[in-house]
Amino acid sequence: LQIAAKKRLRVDEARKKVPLSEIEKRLEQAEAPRPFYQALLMPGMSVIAEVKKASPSKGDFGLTLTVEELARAYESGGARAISVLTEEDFFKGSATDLVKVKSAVTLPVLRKDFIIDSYQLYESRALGADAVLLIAGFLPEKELRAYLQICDELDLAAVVETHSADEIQMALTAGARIVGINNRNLQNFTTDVNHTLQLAPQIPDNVLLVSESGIESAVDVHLLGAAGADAVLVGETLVRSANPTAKIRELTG
Ligand code: IGP
Repeated sequence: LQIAAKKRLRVDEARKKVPLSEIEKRLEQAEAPRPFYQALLMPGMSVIAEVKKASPSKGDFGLTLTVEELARAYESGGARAISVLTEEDFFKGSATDLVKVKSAVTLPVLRKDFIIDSYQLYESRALGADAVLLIAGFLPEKELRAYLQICDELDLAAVVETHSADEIQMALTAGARIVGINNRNLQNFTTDVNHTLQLAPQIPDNVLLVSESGIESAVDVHLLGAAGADAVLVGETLVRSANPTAKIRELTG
């Protein structure tokens, strides 16, 4: 999965439909981003609710709501930020979904994609993303550091996703201020929130911790909060729920 995504994007220069110089021009007129980091800093557990139409392991989730309706339901439930999958091939997302969600809610919006080219950072900001996901396993430390610097210049928040103690160290060395620990084992796609509980002590107090994937219950959220997580990133549990608004309230108690 990772290699396929990497290869595809590396060769697909045609994706850069709009030249960088044009994007930079557009950014001069762009509105200031909504405060993503500050949203996670608020007291109590923050929920980052994900708009996810499909996944490589589970296939199509058969959403009955539009992405706008889903995002509004999340906002009503007290989510503090919305994550939108824009990756097309594995997650059936799109850049349009991000634009739609951004205009449907007042919350900050995170763009979830395989970011492996600095071009995508400028593009994200131009689309209206307030934050991006950077996957530590995809990027050499030097590149990660450079991307975090570009994010700073663009006023774009960055969640650096990790899977192991080594990746956490790399993320911290590169200057990450928000670290995600993904509970999903990418070899077999199973999830276990204990993964965050085990690795959480590696995250210093001045760095925000987001636990990602496989979060299903108020008990999960409580355990993660006790372990020091500032936020949980929840997709499947919410998109599968008959009432996503109530589900978010239930998760956070
Ligand atoms: C959400 P879940 O198990 O609640 O649907 O997981 C989110 O963590 C997951 O979608 C995710 C992801 C990613 C998707 C985490 N990291 C990287 C695509 C790319």
